[in-house]
Amino acid sequence: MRFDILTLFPDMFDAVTRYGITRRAIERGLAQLHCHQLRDYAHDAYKTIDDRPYGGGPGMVMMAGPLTEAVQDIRSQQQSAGLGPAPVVLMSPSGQPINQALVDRIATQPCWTIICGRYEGVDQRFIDQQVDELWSLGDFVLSGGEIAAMAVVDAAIRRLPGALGDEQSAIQESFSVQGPAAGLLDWPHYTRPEVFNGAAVPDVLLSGHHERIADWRRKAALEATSRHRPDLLHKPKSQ
Ligand code: 9WO
Repeated sequence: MRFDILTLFPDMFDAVTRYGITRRAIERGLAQLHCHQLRDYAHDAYKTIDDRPYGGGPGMVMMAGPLTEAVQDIRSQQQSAGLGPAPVVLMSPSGQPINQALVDRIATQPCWTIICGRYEGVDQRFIDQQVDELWSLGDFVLSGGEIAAMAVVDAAIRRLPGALGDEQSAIQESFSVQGPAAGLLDWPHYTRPEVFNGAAVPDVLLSGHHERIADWRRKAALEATSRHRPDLLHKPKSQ
């Protein structure tokens, strides 16, 4: 799958391309990240992409012109690669909250264009004319859309077949009824030593009884969910 990212800070995406599971998936050709510098689409020698807000107030607003020309250029690059038309997404706290179901929908599409805003916001006419979806990480404001975009790109790439090592994907599959996707929080994990600061690992995990271990984990996941996210127990699975 392919992501085209429009941003003033393309180097931030090194955090995805240079580390861990996402790096390996990209090296294996499972995913492609194409980062585009919005300033390349500025109209003037100063590379201006923002201007003062109509109606007054603090801060600057990203202009519709450079954003639109960038999106059009990205569309034509995708078409040359035999892809598209890819949906255009803006990362915004006003958007649809991202959950695992949305991540899985993202991972099953071949191509997405993601717009990362900065400053006070983006000219509404660009959103109205060019943006198909708004996605939110949650009810808080960031300094820009980049970190939110990296979070969804990471979450989607690790859902691609072959992105996780054999070992990890086997683990993931055997517990596919578990995890936040199934509506439960994770169970507690322990590793060596058996006693740390006076606290022992629960006996059942040392017992070798796989069925009892599975029972304990189910119960512990339910308890964790009840304590920290009771809303998940009373809610139908959301899309
Ligand atoms: C900011 C904002 C504040 C209150 C209500 C709606 C809002 N929309 C935006 C917005 O789209 N801002 C642009 C992107 C420009 C300023 C920085 N941006 C941003 C995106 N800040 N925070 C996000 C974000 C994205 C996804 N999930 C959480 C926060």
